[in-house]
Amino acid sequence: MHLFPSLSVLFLCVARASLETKTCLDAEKTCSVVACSVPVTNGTPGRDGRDGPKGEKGEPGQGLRGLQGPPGKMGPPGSTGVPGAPGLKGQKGDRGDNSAIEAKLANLESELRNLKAQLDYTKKLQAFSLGKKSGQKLYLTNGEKLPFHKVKELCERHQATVATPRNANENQAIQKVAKDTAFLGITDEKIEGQFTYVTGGQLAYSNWKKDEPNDHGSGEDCVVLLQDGLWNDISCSSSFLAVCEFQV
Ligand code: MFB
Ligand code: CA
Ligand code: CA
Repeated sequence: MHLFPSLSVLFLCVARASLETKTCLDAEKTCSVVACSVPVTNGTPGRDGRDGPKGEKGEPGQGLRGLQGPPGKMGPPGSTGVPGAPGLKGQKGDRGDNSAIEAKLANLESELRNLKAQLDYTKKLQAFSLGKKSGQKLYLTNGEKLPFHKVKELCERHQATVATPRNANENQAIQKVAKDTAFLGITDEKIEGQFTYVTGGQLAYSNWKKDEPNDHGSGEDCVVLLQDGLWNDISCSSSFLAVCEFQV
């Protein structure tokens, strides 16, 4: 008796028996090598099956990180940064050559001295021609009749002030130059009834006409020298002769 029927029948029987126990009895009927009462030990593993479908991505591994890859390629230039802090103060520079400027300055100063001397000489000549001595005041008129504040501006434009007598002699000198009613450099514009010089300070001398000053009508805050040499307070907006006072 062959111990082993054909191998193919053997494998076939074993394969069938291993499927389920209840079929084992069926197999025993058709196959003489199958003993259903004793569990059959596993056979040798079969060949690997084909790869299954790709699985879901797994959780990051807990193992060692991989080695750092090589540096990436250079990125685009960044935007301009904010201005940096001011730099340290530089060292003091060498002293400049001021010789040309100093020479020009000396020349200008010399010219200025000459011009001042010429001006003083001209003033003295004019004063002499008008019979005035040095150190005295010079009173001049251009014959214009203007409101008080225009007279004040005219005199100031000529580095002079409105004629202002500080004593009887000066009052007479202005009277001789004016030969007509002329404004004086005196007002009570700031405080009614308190007459002061336009160049500052309280009156040191006056020559009011009888019953003057009277602030007549809508107000009189300026002063005129009448042809007789007396004073009258008058409206500043009226027009009278401009006489300016120059320091000789
Ligand atoms: C007044 C005088 C006033 C005017 C007015 C016409 O004298 O104080 O300043 O001149 O006359 C009466
Ligand atoms: Ca007045
Ligand atoms: Ca008056």
